[in-house]
Amino acid sequence: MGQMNRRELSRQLYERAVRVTPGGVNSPVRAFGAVNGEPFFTASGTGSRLRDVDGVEYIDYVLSWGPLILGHAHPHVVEAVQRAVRKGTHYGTPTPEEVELAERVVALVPSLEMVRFVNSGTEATMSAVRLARAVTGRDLILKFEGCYHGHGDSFLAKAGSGLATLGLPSSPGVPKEITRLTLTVPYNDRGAVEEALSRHGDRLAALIVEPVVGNAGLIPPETGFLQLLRDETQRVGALLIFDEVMTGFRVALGGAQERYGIRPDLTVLGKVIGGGFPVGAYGGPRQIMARVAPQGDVYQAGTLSGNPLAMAAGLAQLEVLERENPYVRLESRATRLVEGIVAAARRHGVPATGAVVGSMWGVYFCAGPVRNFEDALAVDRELFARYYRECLDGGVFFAPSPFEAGFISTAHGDADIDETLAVVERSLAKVIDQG
Ligand code: KE4
Repeated sequence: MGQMNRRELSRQLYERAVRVTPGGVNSPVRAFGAVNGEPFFTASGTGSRLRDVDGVEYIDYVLSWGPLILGHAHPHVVEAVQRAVRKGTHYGTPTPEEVELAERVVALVPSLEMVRFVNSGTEATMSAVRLARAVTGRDLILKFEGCYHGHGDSFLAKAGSGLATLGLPSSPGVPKEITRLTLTVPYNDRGAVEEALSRHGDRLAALIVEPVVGNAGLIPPETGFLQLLRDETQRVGALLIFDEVMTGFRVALGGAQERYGIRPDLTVLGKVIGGGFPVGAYGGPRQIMARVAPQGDVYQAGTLSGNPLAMAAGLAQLEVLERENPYVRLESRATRLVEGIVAAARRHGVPATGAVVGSMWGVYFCAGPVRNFEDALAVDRELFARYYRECLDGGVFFAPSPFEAGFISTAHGDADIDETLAVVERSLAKVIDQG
């Protein structure tokens, strides 16, 4: 019967889905396009595992693309949401839960004195950039190739020809007048940053960066790079925005800014602070955040911002993270996973390199080193797609793209890693033998 029939109900759902939703999914990354496959449809999640509608079980390293650092259906999170939903779902007024989560986030993230909750990372990055433009009175922003900050128009820009040139739209529907305000330079490229800020620094409102790049696989900052961004933005009077939607509460309890000892002017958060519910946030020092309406004049709003169920789930996750502080354990398990995958690839003659930062990890099927997005483009995508499908059929769910970070949760045990490495070994053997 083979694997196709193992996912018969998913296939039937996919056929229905593509008739009523573009690509059959509500977010493109879920479509398995990069691995020439069809998505499975999930029925439930428990701990480190997902179960699809056909009853097939997977060890899950996507974890909802980052939010589920405690794994699926953690009892503390489930009970918190059950208690909240019995009281209602949303009120359109402030609630105690919003204050409690804001106090926790401000207490844990070093540079924050105030925070505003929104409903997605995209909303949060858009709002942070609007605030930076208002505070500085400038319009230009600078981002890095391979960094993703959500689908706001300003971020759907690709590097123009040559370094430090004004951006071009990377999606139809985005006016070039908007992306012309976005500079894009290579990550970890000190010279390109210095050149861009020397040429455009007096017009620069903000530099936005993923302090650890998780949207091009996993690319850590080279020593001194984040400090350079801090010094250079300080020098030209631009704001430094850390997009910690992915790294927040994932690479350390206080995020990348705690791990690397850098204080950005604005921080963007999401994923983990919602415990699987739609939450984004942006925050910073009081004197910057005081410009946000209604205290200040920079407008931003949202019907369901601060939703009490989402706040309850986020609070519950943070409570467990504060109590357990699992980061050393998470990093050690992720390291064993990555070293095992890289060693297996090399045993089969496949060039491979990997990286781990906290509970985020990445493996590239190329020789490396991978310092930026251009280096990452050297991966063998065809091999990755075949390897990916074999791993999936073996019951391991990795991110369906070589340009996404992997995650690990406190629910992943040594047995999960052992089982995963056995599946990886068999998958590579099969793919290499097939030639
Ligand atoms: P959302 O709008 O998807 O909540 O967040 C956008 C965002 C902003 N900043 C960073 C660093 C992010 O990683 C993201 C979203 N990440 C992707 C995964 N690469 C979300 C998955 C998806 O688009 O469905």
